[in-house]
Amino acid sequence: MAASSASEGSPGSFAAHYSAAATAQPEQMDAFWMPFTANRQFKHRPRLLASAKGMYYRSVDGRDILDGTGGLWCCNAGHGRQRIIDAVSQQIATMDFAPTFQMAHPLPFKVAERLAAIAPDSINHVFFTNSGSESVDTALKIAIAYHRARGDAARTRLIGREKGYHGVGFGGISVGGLPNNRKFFGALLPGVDHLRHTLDIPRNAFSRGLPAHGLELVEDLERLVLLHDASTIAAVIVEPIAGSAGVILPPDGYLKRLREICDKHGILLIFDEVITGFGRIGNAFAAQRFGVTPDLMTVAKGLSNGSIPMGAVLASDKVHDAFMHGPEGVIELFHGYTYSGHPVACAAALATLDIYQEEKLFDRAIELGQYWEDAIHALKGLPNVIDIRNFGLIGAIELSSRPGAVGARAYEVFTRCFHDKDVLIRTTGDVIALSPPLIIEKSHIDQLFERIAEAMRETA
Ligand code: PXG
Repeated sequence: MAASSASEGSPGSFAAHYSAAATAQPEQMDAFWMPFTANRQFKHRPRLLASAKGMYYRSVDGRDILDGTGGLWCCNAGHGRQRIIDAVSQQIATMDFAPTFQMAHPLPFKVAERLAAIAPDSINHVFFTNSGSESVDTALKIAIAYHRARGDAARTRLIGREKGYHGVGFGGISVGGLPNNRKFFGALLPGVDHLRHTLDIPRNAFSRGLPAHGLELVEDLERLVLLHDASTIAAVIVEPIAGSAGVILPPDGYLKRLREICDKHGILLIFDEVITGFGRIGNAFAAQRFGVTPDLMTVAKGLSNGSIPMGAVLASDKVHDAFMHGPEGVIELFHGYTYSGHPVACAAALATLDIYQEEKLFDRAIELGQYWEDAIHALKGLPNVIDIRNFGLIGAIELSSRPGAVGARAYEVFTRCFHDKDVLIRTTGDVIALSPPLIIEKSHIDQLFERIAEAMRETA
């Protein structure tokens, strides 16, 4: 590829080179191997976004697209927030990068303090990463190293859950439970087992909020303890609400009981809050909304409002303090990323956390929860709908699958929504998943479901 000569002195060509508004031509699309995308199908009829503000994207052909997905569960404060733009612009002009290995700069200390302040009481320490996947692999490593630091080195086993999604690192796909994310990639990590998932449509279809049936599934952990012995198990990792699998809610009481069983057997509990964090279901984290405090929490996405890649692992005093002994000159945890605590990401996070606080966005999912619930459940009875699930500002509409073509029906609703109804939804299998920015207003909720309903009616 020839180097482009976007000249710093010429604003016209600068915009043309660097802006998303410059439309990619189909013949230029081959080089970008797109993630989690049917590349050939996409490139035949692309869906390209050019700009974003508030609740809307603008497509390259100039349509305002209502964002029902917060980008990809990340833009909780809505798009194009001036405070984040300013913080990021100033920081990158002041100091573009600084190392955090045996060096530092003030910003990650500030962000960590802010996160500790909004996390559950016993969670006061923060390790920075750049994504949810890195957060998950970091948390799993911390869990194993924690037991070893305490002289309990046989505790290496990790327990995940069927249908769980914990990103795409080898740790994350090993504890994860989505077959397509696992089966192509070899033997994965050894010493991993899984709880059963909690999706039970026959018993729980159209539940509003948490489902009533399925609490007994948590006793799977006792079964795995009997099989492996607690002395070999380091940690259990679950999403408080599973997102990527199509929104699977914990049965009432499930997470509390999971905490009790972990405590009984000295097993660490990790909540993967990559999508449930930062107000998605009300309160800062699902931990608080459900009144269950894990030992470790993984976050990303909403931490920087999606603006600059950033993730973190939040650790309890108990976990952190177990590492802080021995000679002072010894590195306590041999782990980290070049970009851990990146100054520009930190600036984005600080501005984001300020917006969340000033606009009280962690209250939104509770204030709007009932309206959201009523609006989504009004879609019951539309063609092919077999279940509707909701909690906080998360929603899912599950469609029956066409014979031999899982996902085809929802994909058609998705493309119809984008091209004809000017609304962005997300689908996984035949589930339509919704997670709008928390700045959403009732009028947007009405619009969102009206347009989705139209697209569903037009889809056989
Ligand atoms: N854990 C959870 C619970 C997630 O939802 C990750 C880890 C990985 O994060 P990164 O930043 O490495 O992608 C995620 C990511 C979807 C969807 O539509 C969800 C995610 C990513 C892409 C799509 O459900 N979650």
